[in-house]
Amino acid sequence: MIPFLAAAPLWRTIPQPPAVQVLVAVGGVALIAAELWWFLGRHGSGVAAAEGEQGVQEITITVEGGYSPSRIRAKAGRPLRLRFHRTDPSGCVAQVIFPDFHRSLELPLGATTSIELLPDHPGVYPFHCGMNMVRGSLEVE
Ligand SMILES: [Cu+2]
Repeated sequence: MIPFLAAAPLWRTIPQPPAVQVLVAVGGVALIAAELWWFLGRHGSGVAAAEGEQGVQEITITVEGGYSPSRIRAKAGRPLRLRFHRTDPSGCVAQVIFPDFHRSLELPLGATTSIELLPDHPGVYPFHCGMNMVRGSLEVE
């Protein structure tokens, strides 16, 4: 046994005042909450589809690294036309799927492609790319 090591352990617990312990714990929880809000939270209230001809609601969604806007608000019981304008060359976004409507749509690059849905019931209906990586949602009210 080396006398030096026996006398001075490598780890030494430094007692902290309770106030500091509480502060560090609260700070950590706050950071976790901020991170969850940033990545998973819903920001803003979405963009409402415009009232078009013959009661058809319409909105144009740009597909570039994601859907913009990604949250679309619409009214129930009226046809909704989504116009996807794809400028993103990634094959990932070449298809968009509406699981609740059992519909999908191919999006040729550089073109605007439309799909018409009839959202009968209020609710939140997600849509996503073919691989479920890029996502958006329809909020029907
Ligand atoms: Cu994808």
